[in-house]
Amino acid sequence: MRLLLLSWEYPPRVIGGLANHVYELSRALVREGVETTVVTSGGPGLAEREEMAGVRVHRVQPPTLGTPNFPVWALLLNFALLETANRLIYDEGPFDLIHGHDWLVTLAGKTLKHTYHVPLIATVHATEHGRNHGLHDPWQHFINDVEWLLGYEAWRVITVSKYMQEEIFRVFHLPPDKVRVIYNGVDPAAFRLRTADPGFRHLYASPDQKLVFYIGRLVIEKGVQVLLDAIPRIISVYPNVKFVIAGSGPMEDELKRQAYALEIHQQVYFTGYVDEETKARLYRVADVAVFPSLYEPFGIVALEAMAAGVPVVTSNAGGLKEIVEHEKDGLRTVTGSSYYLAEAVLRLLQNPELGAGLAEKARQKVQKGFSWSNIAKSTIQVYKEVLSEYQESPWKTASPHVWPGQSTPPEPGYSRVAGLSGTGEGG
Ligand code: NHF
Repeated sequence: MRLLLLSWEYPPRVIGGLANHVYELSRALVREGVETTVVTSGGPGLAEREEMAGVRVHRVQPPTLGTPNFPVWALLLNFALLETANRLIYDEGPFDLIHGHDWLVTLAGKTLKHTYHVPLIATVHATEHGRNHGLHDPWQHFINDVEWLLGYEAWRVITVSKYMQEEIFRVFHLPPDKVRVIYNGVDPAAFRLRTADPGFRHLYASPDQKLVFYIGRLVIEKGVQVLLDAIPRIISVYPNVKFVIAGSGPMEDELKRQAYALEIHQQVYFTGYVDEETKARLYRVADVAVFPSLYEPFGIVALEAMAAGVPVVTSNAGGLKEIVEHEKDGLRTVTGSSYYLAEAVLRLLQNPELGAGLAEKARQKVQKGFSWSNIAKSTIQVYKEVLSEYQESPWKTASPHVWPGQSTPPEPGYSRVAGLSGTGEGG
């Protein structure tokens, strides 16, 4: 099976959990025998094409024209994705399936689907409606419409939690039999660092201080503002603690101003963006990890902390409820409440045995339940369903490929690329 994955981010370019997801999924698919090519956005210093653990990665130049906003930037990115995908198909032959991640690659996915008559599958990681608690301006409406289009064009839609499945039924009215839930996963080995590095920890806190850790994009829906609001109360009861906020995003300056206004800036350290290795080391030295999201389709970061053996405190938002079982393998608190968040963090700071017990249960849970190889197997199951329906479908037989310059469909066995034996029809 030849698969084309379209994603706007892929490591080392990582903006959010989507990059992580596509990275792990693509590697696990290769291990399961799927020939996987990723076409994604490049950037300064990144190879245009490389093979990473058997995954063929093609990076396109991101738009260089000045763009008024992110949606226009994303539209231009789709032309670049198309240019590269078309060239690959021209040079090497067709793909059997196209799998696009989120609205940002919709137009490239849809165009390739209709040009080459190959089924499109979509994974929805988040929605504009969910991120913003509604749609409040024309660009949010535009993104929402593009998301709808992706769901409409896709043969199957995969979502990353039951919560997200409900959300896309509600927002896009997709037929239930079109949607599948496949959870995200984590590679526990990446977070199982055996020894904590005291020198490294010392960069953030003194040996007698506890370290509370957040990592993620600094955007409103991740709720870092709620964590900052909780800190004065935490410190008033348990003063010997440092808070490390890792990640970057549009709210960074506002959050720093909030920390100053709350007079907690001496105890809160904003690291900015951290690479994967620093992230794993930070988990290793943290005493508590906090994810206070207001909206969270899944929450891979919670799995990472659990894999690293750090007790977690999360909100009750979205997919977090499907990952963390309150009082069993972590603590969940009322979404948006700094009071209850402070209470939960304090419980773990004051009672390390409780944290150790929860963390151990959490470690066992992620080890068993969230492996990328199972996720790849479930995804392949969806691919197979789609390919067999495609073989039987009127869409395939009613309008087979018509290559440029041909007025009639090609004969079976025809290949646009000399020397290739494929029919160009997938399967
Ligand atoms: O983990 C990968 C990620 C999720 O909750 C996360 C999100 C975006 O907001 O599926 O996608």
